[in-house]
Amino acid sequence: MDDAQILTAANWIRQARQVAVLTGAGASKESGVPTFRDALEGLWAQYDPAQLATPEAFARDPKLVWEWYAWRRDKVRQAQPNPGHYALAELERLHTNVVIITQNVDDLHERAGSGDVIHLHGRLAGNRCSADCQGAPTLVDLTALEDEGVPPACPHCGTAVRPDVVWFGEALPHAALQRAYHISQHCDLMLVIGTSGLVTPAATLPIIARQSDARLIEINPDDSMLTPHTHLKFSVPSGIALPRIIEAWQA
Ligand code: BV8
Repeated sequence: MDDAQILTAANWIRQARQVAVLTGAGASKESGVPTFRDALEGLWAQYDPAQLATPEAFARDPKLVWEWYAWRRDKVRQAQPNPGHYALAELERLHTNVVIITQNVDDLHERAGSGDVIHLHGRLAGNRCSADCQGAPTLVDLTALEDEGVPPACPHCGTAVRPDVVWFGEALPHAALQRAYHISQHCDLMLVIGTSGLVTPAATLPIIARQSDARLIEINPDDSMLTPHTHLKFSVPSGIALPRIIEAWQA
């Protein structure tokens, strides 16, 4: 990571009217939250997350899927935001116009102080009736439930409660996706952080930004599907690169 690259990134942030940030699981890696492509640890090593994060898996074995999410909720609860999360919160605090669009279902951006976060794939902390019996989404507060079932039953209709996340094959929340498209079309800089770029429609957002003449900066130790579309690449962990870039921008 050379100083010239850092200064370029800092200048691009300085010149940008609207900064969009797209984060993926890599942004939470240094917080100890396993990414989607990492082999899952221990009990879950035998499973493929892309097979578990589906409505079919939940219909087939609701208990297994519920317990996988309970395990992940625990990982997130034990995790702390990392320096990359804090640097993005600082950027939002000091720059006029910054929006974070995340594929992640953890709340580490919020816990680091980010205020305007679009969750494309829902939130691990949220739960809803899997029949959305009171209208979509029928959110359910687990702490208010007496039912200790695994998964618990919806207090309104008795159907199984599910995590309020977007599974493969499910549509993304309309409002969140529309706003993400709008921001990608109108930003003049997009930071693409910690995503393999494999999952759509999230992975189309940097392409849309590029087509709208935005500059693209990627931060990822590896190459991703999006690397060929980016103007500047930091092949280092986001917890290292982001604080350096934000510090240079503030200097
Ligand atoms: C939809 C929530 C349509 C749940 C997630 C073929 C068949 C069937 C479907 C499809 C198909 N082809 C395409 C599709 C569509 C499908 C899809 O994209 N599939 C992929 C697998 C090919 N998409 C969907 O199904 C979406 N819905 O299209 O609906 C529709 C429309 C109308 C009506 C009905 C339907 C829904 C997609 C959302 C799925 N849910 N999460 C949960 O979390 O349990 S996605 C899940 O994957 C996570 O959210 C995560 O974000 C994402 C994985 O992507 P990444 O974030 O990029 O993470 P990954 O591990 O891949 O990469 C990490 C990166 O970080 C790596 O590059 C690594 O190098 C880097 N890294 C590591 N350490 C660091 C780092 N970077 C920086 N710093 C570090 N320290």
